Amino acid sequence: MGGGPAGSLLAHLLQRAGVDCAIVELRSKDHVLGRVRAGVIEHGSAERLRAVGLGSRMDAEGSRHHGVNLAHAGDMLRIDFKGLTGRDVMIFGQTELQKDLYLALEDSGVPLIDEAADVAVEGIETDRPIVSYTREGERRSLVASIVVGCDGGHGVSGQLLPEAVKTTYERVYPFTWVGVLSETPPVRDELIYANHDRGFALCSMRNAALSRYYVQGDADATVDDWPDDRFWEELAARLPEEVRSDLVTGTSIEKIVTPLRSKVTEPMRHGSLFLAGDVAHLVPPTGAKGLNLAISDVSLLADAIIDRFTAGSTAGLDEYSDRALARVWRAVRFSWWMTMLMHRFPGVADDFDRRLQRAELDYLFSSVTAQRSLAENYVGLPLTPQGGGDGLI
Ligand code: FAS
Ligand code: PHB
Repeated sequence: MGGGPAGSLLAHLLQRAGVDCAIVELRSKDHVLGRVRAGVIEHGSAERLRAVGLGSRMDAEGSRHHGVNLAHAGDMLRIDFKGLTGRDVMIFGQTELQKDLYLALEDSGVPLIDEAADVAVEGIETDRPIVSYTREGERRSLVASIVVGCDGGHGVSGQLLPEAVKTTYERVYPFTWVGVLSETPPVRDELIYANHDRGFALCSMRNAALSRYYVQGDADATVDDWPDDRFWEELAARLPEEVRSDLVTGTSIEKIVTPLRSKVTEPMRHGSLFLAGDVAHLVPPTGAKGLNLAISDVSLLADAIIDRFTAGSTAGLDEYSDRALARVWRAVRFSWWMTMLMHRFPGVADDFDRRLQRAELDYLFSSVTAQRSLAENYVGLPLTPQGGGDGLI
């Protein structure tokens, strides 16, 4: 269920291994392909995409980033991924990855049933679950062995978990991100995360002629509250002087306001239903983890499903939820930590909180150990976290 990055990558992985699958997607293909979302692909995610034939355009049109910058109190600190971890990240828009995924599915003939309304699932406590949906006015159904809920943050598959077995953890942040896409050259060739008294700002990009910027907005902000002039004025005000003077503004070609939440639904499996991606966990985009968690969930789940249908082993399926959640919670922690570090909490944080935040930033700016911790989380932790060691594979 769901033809976003989680569902389409899972189908691609299963198809490559000869496991029959189909995608039931609520929206049209064009709608899915039109969504502008994530931009950062972790080191491990990029390696996994390359290994399954999805890396050539990413490597040709994306850009390899060896660090990011943190701005605070007029100073800038570069976190040197390469020097601290030997790894890097790729900047390649989720929209572009989605295009490659849909092309791969088209080539391999995986049925992508889009514009499927009223999707319902029954029999998840049997080994013959049934997915029903309405398309072009006709009610149809698919009999499966396994159903994977990849229906995203507004999806319904998580609701199929019986209340008696389900636990939901949630933290809602008292602000939003206002995001703009503009056909302007990025202000720097690496990302800048800025903590400022006026609020958080992020300078990112899609390529040398397409910039992606975000500023922290009120919890109830709407796109109408943020005309371009106000957006550029606020963004510039939150950047260090040395950067502000280089900012090239322009007309926004896309503008969104996205709320920020941390949310985890446990377990990520019940009977023949498995959950993967945003439907199981949401993270504030501060740590650039949402898309990457979707990729790691389906990497784990695909191996388990393939083992089940080729070697007859259910061990991977039985371990999936615990193994996926171990990594999910480390990404949830890092995304929460980056969000607490970089944002203003008006009306919530008191003077003590603000001094703590400053102390944390001062420590980060002065400690290579602290910088290495941020770097290893940002470039991506191992697919299945091991205890001890340097935590990297
Ligand atoms: P998705 O939401 O991408 O896909 C779920 C799919 O399921 C959708 O196509 C939906 O139409 C479909 N669906 C919904 N209900 C269904 C049903 N009942 N039956 C069938 N299909 C159904 N992450 C980052 O790392 N960085 C970012 O900057 C960033 N920005 C974001 C901005 C926005 C506005 C949003 C919403 C998310 C953002 N994310 C970001 C997170 C995002 O990239 C997700 O992590 C990623 O899309 C997760 O992929 P999926 O789990 O496939 O969910
Ligand atoms: C983006 O480019 O959209 C982006 C980059 C880093 C983030 C969030 C979003 O943490």
